[in-house]
Amino acid sequence: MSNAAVTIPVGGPSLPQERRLVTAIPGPRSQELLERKSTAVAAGVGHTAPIAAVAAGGGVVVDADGNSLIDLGSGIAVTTVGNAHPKVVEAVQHAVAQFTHTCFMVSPYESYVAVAEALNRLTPGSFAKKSALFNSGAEAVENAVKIARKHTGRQAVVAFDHAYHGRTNLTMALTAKAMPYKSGFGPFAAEVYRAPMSYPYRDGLTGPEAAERAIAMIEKQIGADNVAAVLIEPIQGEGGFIVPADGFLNALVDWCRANGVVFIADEVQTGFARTGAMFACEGFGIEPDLITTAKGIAGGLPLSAVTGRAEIMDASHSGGLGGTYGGNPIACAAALAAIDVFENEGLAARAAHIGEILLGRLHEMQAADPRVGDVRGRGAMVAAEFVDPTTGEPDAALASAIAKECIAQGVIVLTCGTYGNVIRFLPPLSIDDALLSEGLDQVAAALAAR
Ligand code: PLZ
Repeated sequence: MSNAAVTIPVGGPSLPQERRLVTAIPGPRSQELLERKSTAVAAGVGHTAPIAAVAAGGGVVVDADGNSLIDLGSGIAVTTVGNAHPKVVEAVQHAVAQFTHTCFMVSPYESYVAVAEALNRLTPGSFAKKSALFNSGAEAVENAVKIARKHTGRQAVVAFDHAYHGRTNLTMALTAKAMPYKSGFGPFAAEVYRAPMSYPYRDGLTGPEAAERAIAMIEKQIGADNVAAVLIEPIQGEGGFIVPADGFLNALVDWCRANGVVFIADEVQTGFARTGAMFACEGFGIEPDLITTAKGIAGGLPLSAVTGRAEIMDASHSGGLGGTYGGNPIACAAALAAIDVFENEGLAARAAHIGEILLGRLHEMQAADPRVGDVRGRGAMVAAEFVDPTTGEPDAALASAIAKECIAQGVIVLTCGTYGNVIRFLPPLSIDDALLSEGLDQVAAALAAR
């Protein structure tokens, strides 16, 4: 380590809420860690911001050199309640001192059941529901597919263009984009089919027209009788924050109901107040049969879930679902604390307010600069798509240059999109308005400078 003393602050909302650069990014201590990383950690595990994080909270991430970066990414939509939220920290500290693990399948405990009860109550749909808990988003998606197959006795699963569902073998098959997620990692799981998505900015179709196109493909190329599940992110995340046209999801749900197909909403990224409602499905007026959740659910601890109609969730024989760590007691305690914050601290309204700021500023940039082709999103899940103004072709180089410049200036932003030309904004809901605006000033400056 370098010699100059840097005091490592305690994380959480008491961190000074400021953008503060005391070195270039990366500073010497961060560089030192990144060198160790490149020696010790497999090359396939990349990183966006070249820093060594030591503390985070409110709307900032602090690095080992004492830089304080504005966080517009929430660790990919995870720290929605805020990093090291005091209620989450307290719940975790209490739980970890009680017991660290029993395996829920060996000796059940209350916090797992309480998380299931909360999910059954909070997810859309007034029908009887049940839940099962896992560790990662990909694991939840895998299990939703298992459950849908067991319930229907059918095998085919429909996923969509631009979809992202994870990095395990089945979820790689479900994910659309080859680089970096799939290339060289096959063969992929069978009985996965890809249907065209509704992408209003690029296809110009209404929701019903886009649904008709997808349904025609499903009926002609797979056959309704063979389809176990239609799996979709209500707003696509990694694929580019694509908000489907109104009526698209509703028509798909109707078709699923008419054909005995399980409709699975993957709300791993959109869930838990992110879009201005507890779940994005609510904003579209749909009730999925099964819903997968993860990310925001537990304030940063690894936890995921499948929740849905009790009769579908109960399709599996006893012992058919589970895993050593699924519903770990510390993660469950964190989830109960985070869910308390979501419900009782007005986070959906906070996300809607953040969305107004984001959309307002990005629309201003769009009006002034034709390279901002589209601005879209709901709540605190908003993105700008960059294009060549004359051809409309995606401009990934511009998105990437802006994101890099923002990070150099102390603002963490993430890119996404099948074409890599989208910058997405997913701030923690604990960020204050001034810091959010300052972050967006840096985005505007980086755009203007190119
Ligand atoms: N479903 C909708 O967004 C995870 C992935 C980042 P895990 N998205 C971030 C990366 O490069 O790995 C995600 C998602 C949706 C499923 C997943 C998978 O969740 O917890 O990463 O497995």
